[in-house]
Amino acid sequence: MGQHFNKNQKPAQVLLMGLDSAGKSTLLFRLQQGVTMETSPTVGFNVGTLELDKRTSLTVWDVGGQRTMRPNWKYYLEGSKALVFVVDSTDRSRMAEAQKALKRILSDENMKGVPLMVLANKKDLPNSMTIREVSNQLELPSYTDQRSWEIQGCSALQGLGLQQAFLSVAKLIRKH
Ligand code: G3D
Repeated sequence: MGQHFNKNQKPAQVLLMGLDSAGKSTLLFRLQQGVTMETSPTVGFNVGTLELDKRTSLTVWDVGGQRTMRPNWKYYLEGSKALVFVVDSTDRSRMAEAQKALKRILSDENMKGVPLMVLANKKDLPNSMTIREVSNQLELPSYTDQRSWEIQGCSALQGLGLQQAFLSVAKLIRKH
């Protein structure tokens, strides 16, 4: 964790956002180490940067509640090439909150036209919502005119669908 780039050679920034408990830390551990580990909801951990490859870095933010007011958000939104938005696809009670958080981020001037990948996480659990349900709850079709977007299911815990998802993110960035 930490800053893996210097000011002269800044890699393409991919933002990983989502409400607390969506599974961002678990996903980050997966990407970092290829294994899952215990996670804790510490704010410090969830604000970090990971180098995915030489050209791409991933910055992680919780976007629940008051946390959206973080002062240096703008800096990260500014240079971002893609947004990966993680949702807990079993948590029906927080879909509306996730929808609002996503809308708020995407309405920022700096996010204009930036491609969006939604990860419907926790697909390993039997009560998870379908891709179509998550897509509708988050009102993704309403973004079609403004940006490229995709939604994929995954299990950060089991590491399922992650490689596919980030390959798709890379494609979205290239197309953009
Ligand atoms: P956050 O970083 O977005 O806040 P975490 O979320 O990564 O801390 O995950 C919150 C809880 O969801 C954790 O459980 C974690 O193990 C679990 N979780 C994350 N991804 C998955 C997944 O794909 N499948 C399942 N079944 N669980 C997942 P605890 O019990 O530690 O709170």
